[in-house]
Amino acid sequence: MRHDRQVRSLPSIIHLDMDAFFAAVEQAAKPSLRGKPVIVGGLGGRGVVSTASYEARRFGVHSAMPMAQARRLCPNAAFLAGRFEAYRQVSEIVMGLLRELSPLVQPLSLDEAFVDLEAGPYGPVLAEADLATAERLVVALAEDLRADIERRTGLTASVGAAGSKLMAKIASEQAKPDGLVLIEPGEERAVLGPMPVRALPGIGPATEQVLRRAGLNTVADLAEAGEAELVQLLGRSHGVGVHQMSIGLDDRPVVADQDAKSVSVEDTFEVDLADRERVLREVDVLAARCVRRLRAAGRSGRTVVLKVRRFDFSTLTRSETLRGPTDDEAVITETARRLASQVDITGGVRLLGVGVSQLADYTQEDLFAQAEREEAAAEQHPAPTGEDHGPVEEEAVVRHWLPGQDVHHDEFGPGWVQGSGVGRVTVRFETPWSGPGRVRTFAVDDPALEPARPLPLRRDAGRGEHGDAWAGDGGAGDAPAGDARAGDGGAGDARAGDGGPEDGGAAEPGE
Ligand code: TTP
Ligand code: MG
Ligand code: MG
Repeated sequence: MRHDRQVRSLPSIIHLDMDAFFAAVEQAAKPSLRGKPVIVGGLGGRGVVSTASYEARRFGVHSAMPMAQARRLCPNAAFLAGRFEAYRQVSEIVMGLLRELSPLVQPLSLDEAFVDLEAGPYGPVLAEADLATAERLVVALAEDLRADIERRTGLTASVGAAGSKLMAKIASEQAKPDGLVLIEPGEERAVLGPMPVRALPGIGPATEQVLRRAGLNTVADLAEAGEAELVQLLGRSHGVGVHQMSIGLDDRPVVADQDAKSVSVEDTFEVDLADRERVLREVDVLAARCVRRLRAAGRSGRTVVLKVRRFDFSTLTRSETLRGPTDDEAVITETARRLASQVDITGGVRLLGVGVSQLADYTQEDLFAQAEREEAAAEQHPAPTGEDHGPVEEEAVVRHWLPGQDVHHDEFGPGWVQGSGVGRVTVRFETPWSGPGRVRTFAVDDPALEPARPLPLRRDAGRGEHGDAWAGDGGAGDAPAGDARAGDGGAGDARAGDGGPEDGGAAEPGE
């Protein structure tokens, strides 16, 4: 390959990130919400915003904001609990398209991944081409990819291309929304220089504080400060890494972790930890980081693992398996703490790690639904275990309908819950491929109304041989990018060209 150890001479790494992902999936699935502010997240008292559509962002709503604040800023938005199963299905389609470009695809979350084009079918051509030709090819591949994603899902993605992961990710941020940016090798320092230090991976709020106190605010400041000063401020390994990034040097490879079996984080300490309380505090921090990763991957896990390396480099792991998969920070932290308090730490601890394995995907019960059901249940009766999915004694169950949830009505067909209260539930009957639909209200226990699985965003995706809407979708073995994918597009799909959240919700008659 024609690249030195530090930076490639070709912009052959791409980073793709879906635009306003959860909210965009909701708009694609629910025609009446297109062009309108949509906010997805925990709707309960302590809920936070997962994401907001770009229409809602104009009101200042953003990820991680308390839901109560979002309601004040944008009271007319549609507030929806998430539908993890739907997001996962879309994610699988997107990741499948990326894998046609290269076997080296590194997903970072449901809506985001790096791809190393040199490792794929276009690698040899890229390696032969002169720089200008290679850049044109990368741009063409990336535009085809974005078009394919839109054709298959109706959603927009932003793509960055560069010679390193660092720069590709920065490029995709610059490309947002619905764009493509290529950063030419050699441009790294010029692009990075004016950015705040937080733009670099590995610089969080704590490191930012340390740097700010030393008068270092921009990436250019870091580059000028030099390695020695950064090592002094941040310690050897972190300081060296940060300095390299600040001058645009990043040789981290794209690593395919197709199906992670566990999620874990660990930390080595400069000075061995000898005090039990201190160890437990570090365990708390690691558990919180581990949970963030777990959630970013849309997973939950059943086994909590604690790793301890002692002063003499003896390393041991302890694990505890829970009754069911969880991504609850309190549960994971408590379990990790329990494991840590059983370990002999005499002599000191050099490294600690917290991980979660036996990962599960969210299926019927998604994150938010779970949280809300728990909240609702806690208010009413002792927590149900959630173990039975089969029919339960009618009179014992008050059905809880969540805003956004998919349902099916015997007479009116597929729809989604718009709201519920005082014994009634309001459902809008529309599908991803219909026009905006009508609303009807039912009693919450109407036997004709059932929870349903998400519909595919493209009607023809539902015509697989398996009867399972998504079965035929993942590995459509057709030619790689550049192919117009005629067979896949949205034949007969009225929306194929207008995907935009920008076009107002012009009411088309329902089917
Ligand atoms: P992001 O890619 O960070 O955000 P986004 O896709 O909503 O918007 P954009 O990329 O256009 O800026 O996250 C992807 C999804 O992950 C997001 O749609 C919802 C979820 N998420 C959370 O649940 N909580 C969070 O704090 C963040 C940042 C994202
Ligand atoms: Mg995104
Ligand atoms: Mg993302």
